[in-house]
Amino acid sequence: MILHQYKVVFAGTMGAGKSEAIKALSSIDVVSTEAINTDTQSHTKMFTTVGIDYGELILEDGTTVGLYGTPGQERFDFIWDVICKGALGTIILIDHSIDDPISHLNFYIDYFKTLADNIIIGITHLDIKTSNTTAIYREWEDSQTENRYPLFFVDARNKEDLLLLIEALIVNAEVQFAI
Ligand SMILES: Nc1nc2c(ncn2[C@@H]2O[C@H](COP(=O)(O)OP(=O)(O)OP(=O)(O)O)[C@@H](O)[C@H]2O)c(=O)[nH]1
Ligand SMILES: [Mg+2]
Repeated sequence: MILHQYKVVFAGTMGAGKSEAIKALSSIDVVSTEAINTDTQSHTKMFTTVGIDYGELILEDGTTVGLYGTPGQERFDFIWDVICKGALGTIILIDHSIDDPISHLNFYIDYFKTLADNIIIGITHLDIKTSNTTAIYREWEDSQTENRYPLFFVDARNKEDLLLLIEALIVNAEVQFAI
């Protein structure tokens, strides 16, 4: 058996569930850098990530996956560049219940595709009441001409949903880079 060590980055909107996803997946105690949220205009939640979250997931075949969480706030984008070095790819989480999730999705895709072009999208908070419909994602997918990034509807508190994103990212890397 060959043991691998993969690095997976979680990015996306403030409050989308990046820190929660790492907590749900990690088999070690998560190192988190959450601080009191002073940017209540962007999100009303109490805590927000201001550095790097780190956890580790061990897959059934023994593969170790390092899980790296980025801060959602754009003022920390210098950390995004640092975290993505040597990553297998990025999982972009978007909170469906925010105002105009598609413009946020475009923003994160445009930024992170320049760092690593292996991207999987997870749309979260589908259980929250909002006027946004899920049809906007099908329309968005249809409008993509260059690269078609796989998109899933997930709950960042649900380990099975998250494992689907990790698997998709690994399979994509296998296809793209023949790892
Ligand atoms: N209702 C609902 N809550 C969710 C879902 N996914 C995550 N959450 C919750 O959303 C809240 C915010 O999640 P965090 O993990 O702190 O978000 P984050 O992406 O790390 O946010 P920043 O670090 O501020 O960028 C937590 O209370 C999660 O439990 C979902 O699909 N539905
Ligand atoms: Mg966080």
